[in-house]
Amino acid sequence: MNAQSSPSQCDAVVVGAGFAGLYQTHLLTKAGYTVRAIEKAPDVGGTWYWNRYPGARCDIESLTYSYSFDEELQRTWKWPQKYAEQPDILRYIQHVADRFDLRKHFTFGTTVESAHFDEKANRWRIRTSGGEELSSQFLVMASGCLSVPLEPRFKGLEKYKGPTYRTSRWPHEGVDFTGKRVAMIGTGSSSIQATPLVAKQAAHLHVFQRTPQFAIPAWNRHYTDEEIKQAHESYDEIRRLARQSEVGISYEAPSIGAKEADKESLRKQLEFAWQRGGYLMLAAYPDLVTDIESNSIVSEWVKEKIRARIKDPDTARRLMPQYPMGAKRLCVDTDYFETFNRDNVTLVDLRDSGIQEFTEKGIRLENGTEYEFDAVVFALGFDAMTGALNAVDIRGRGGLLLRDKWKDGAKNYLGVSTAGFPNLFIITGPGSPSVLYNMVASIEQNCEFTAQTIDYVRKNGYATIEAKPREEKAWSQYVDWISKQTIYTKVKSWYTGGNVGGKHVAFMPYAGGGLTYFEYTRQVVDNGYRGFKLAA
Ligand code: NA7
Repeated sequence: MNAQSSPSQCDAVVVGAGFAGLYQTHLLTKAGYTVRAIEKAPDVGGTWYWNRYPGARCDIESLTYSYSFDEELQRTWKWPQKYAEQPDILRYIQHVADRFDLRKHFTFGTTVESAHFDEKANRWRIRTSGGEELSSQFLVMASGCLSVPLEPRFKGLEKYKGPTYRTSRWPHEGVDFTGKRVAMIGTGSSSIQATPLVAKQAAHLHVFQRTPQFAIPAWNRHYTDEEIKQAHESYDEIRRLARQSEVGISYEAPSIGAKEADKESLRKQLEFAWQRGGYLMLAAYPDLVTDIESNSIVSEWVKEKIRARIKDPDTARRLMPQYPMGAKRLCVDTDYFETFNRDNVTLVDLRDSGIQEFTEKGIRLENGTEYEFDAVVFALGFDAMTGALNAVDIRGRGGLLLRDKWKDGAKNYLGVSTAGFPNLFIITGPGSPSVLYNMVASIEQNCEFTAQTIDYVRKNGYATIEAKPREEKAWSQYVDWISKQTIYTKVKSWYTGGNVGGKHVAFMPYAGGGLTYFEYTRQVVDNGYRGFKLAA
């Protein structure tokens, strides 16, 4: 069946062909439902389709950052590296699409422009950029947490004559910076991955930094054949251990907090965590996101490690983060700080003087300093968590627009549902562990919950299911309360929406841990969908 010629009446419309959209489509079609899946890109991949900048790779180890739902799939796929790079992750997603024959359900190169709930018919009326009108009982938004890039909005940008690139929309043929004077704007995870590689090519690279970031070495390497063989044989155990953790990744950590540890055991444990590398530095002690004192001990230790990587003391001082480690997404790097030891790399600290404007040839700072560039790279981040949902004209009961409902905060129930929008499911939405958990595992859980719920609704003869306002209020207050017990609310970040001008600022993911969330959703199901209203 070709999606283009498939019916405009279906059981479910799924939006997105990333990890979430593919798995949701697989689950629903396997259960016998008709699905129309819509994807903006010309092919599968989601975030891994778009983010092709040099050095783009996952910050969670590949053996964990992969689907667990199919034994054969996980026992046959060979990840080449500890942290898979974008081409390998994309190859994996394409392989999954082929293996489960999923492309036939998708219409690619097409955007969902609007989705209105028809209260008389109890169906979603969906309009696409291809001019199609679809009618569906369920709508599943699997449109991603980091899929709407922030546009560069600098004064005079239109005057600049050289080429500009965005990390999140990198040319497929790549970019050759050899012999070029390049500007990199932004120092988040994307820039931290791209900077060392761009620096190796460019004649000179200027990195424009507004906020210095924490980054922990990935110590990335190729897996040996023996390691892969062992992983294939012990995948059940790998997944079991991952599922026991609150973040969906297995790791070892002491049971006491950092501030309770004596000097010697603290040093040993932090060295161990540093050598393990990557995002798990944040799990060196169990209280690093909840206890500011413990966080501060570890943050200072990490800063010393960072300082030792940079030769020039003034550059080192400027690269030193000033917030609790992990409050902004912890970055994972390969040679980022060492890159500033190169003669052809200059750090421009925007805290001294901000960008005034772009000129024909480059950038002028507020203090009058001018730079000339042959190319500019923007690594400015995303309108995270709610960006892709608010981009669509989604209207629920009474014509209520989702982005209006959410203008003072993304109220939701369990992250998957929002009151007044019947039969709408959001995969890894605000209010779910999503980006604080191993993303693929959190996607699998949300997709399975959605498929199970759709099945429940259909098999019990209901027409609609929707969150009750009272439970939504309680859940949203709980999510907010938990976030206030953590370091996450201490700084502006994409977690809070503070990186987007005019966006309501509140920490969006559920910070209470995956285990607690999964148990809670299990109980909701076991109690006949407690907190949801079901109607015939
Ligand atoms: P991030 O982590 O949001 O980083 C964006 C960077 O761009 C960050 O350093 C921002 O500084 C900077 N930025 C944004 N706007 C400007 C302007 N106008 N001027 C100067 N600098 C600016 O996005 P990434 O794409 O790097 O990573 C997103 C996630 O993707 C990452 O966490 C991984 O989970 C995968 P700021 O910190 O706001 O001062």
